[in-house]
Amino acid sequence: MTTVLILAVLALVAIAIWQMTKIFELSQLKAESSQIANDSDNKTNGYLLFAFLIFIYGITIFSFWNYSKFLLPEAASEHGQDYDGLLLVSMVIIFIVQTITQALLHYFGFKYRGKEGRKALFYADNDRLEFIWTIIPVIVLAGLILWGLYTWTTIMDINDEDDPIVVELYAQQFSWTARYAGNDNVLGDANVRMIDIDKANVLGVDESDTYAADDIIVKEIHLPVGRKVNFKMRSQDVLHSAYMPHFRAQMNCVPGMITEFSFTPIYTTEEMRQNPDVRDKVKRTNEIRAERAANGEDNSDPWEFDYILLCNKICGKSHYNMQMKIIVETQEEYDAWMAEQKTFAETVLKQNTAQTAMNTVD
Ligand SMILES: [Cu+2]
Repeated sequence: MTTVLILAVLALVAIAIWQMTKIFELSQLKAESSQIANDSDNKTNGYLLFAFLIFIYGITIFSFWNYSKFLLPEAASEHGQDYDGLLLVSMVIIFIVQTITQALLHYFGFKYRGKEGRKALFYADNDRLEFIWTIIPVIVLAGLILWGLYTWTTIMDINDEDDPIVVELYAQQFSWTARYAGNDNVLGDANVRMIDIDKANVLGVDESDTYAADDIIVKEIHLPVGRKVNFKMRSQDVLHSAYMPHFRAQMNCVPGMITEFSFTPIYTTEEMRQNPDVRDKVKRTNEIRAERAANGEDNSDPWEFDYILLCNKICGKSHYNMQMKIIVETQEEYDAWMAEQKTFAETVLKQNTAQTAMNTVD
C-alpha cells in the first residue's frame, strides 16, 4: 500500500514539473508556436502507435505463457464440460477479433497521420459497409447468446430424473455442514428457529419430522462418481455462496430460502489427481512448500489435490476459512463410508430419549 502511495506521489510531482515547464515555455513567446503538431510530431506519434500495438500483443503472449497454468483444470462434472466449451469458443472469437481489429486500428492510425497539406476526405456513409459490420456481430452474438441460454437452462433445470442423491449444504459464519437425506432420500424439515445448541441440533432439523430420522450430518462430502447430486443450500446468517470450482458450480446461500444446484461428477478424486494439469499444480505448490519447510516457515506440509467447496461471498472476517473437502469415489467406497455415518436418530434424537428418560427418573 505504501509503495502505491509513493508511486502516486512521484507521478503527481512529475506531472506538476511537466506542467510548470510548459507554462514557462509558453511565457517565452516565440514566433513559431510549439503547440501545433508538425510533420515530425505526427510521425513520432504514428510510430508510437505501432510501439503500443507491439506492447499489447507482447503482454498478451506473455500472459498466456506465464499465467495459463493458473487456470482451473478440466471440468470434473458433466455440465462443466459444456460450460467450458462455451467459454472457450467465446474467448477464441474475442481473441481473434481483438487481434485483427487492433492491428487495423493502429495501422490506419499510422497510415493517415497528419501531414502538411493533407486534407481529410468527406465521406458521408456507405450502406453496404454498415450493413456488413452490423450483420456479422449480430449473427455471431445471437449464436453465442442462444447457445449460452440453452446451456444455462440445461444446467439450471434441477429435477428428480436419474435418481439423484439429495444433499443439503448448510452455510454459517464460518463453516459448512452437509446433510444427506438418508435412505428415504428426503431431507427432514429444517429451520434456523429450531436450532437447539443444548441438544447439538445445530442445523435446526425438525425433530418431529419422520423424514429427518435417517438424515446424516457430516463435515466432509463424499459423492459416488457418475451419480447425479441435487444440492439444496441454506444459510443461517448472511449471504454465502457455495462454490465448487472443479465442478463449475456456484450458487448463493440465502437466509430464509432454499437454493439449488445439481451436477454429476465424472472423475473420482483419484482420477483427478492423475490429470496432468493437476499433477503439475501439485508439483509446483509442493516445490514452494518444500522451500518454506527448509526455511522453517508455516504452511509447509506437502499438499495433495482434493476437490473443495468454498464460500465465494465475502461473508465476514473469517470468510477465507469456509471450506469443506469433497471426495468423489466409486460406489463401493461411497457405500462403505455411508455405512459408517450416524443418522440424526442415532445422534440428536437418541440423546433426547436419554434426556427424557433421565428427567423421568428425576
Ligand atoms: Cu461465507
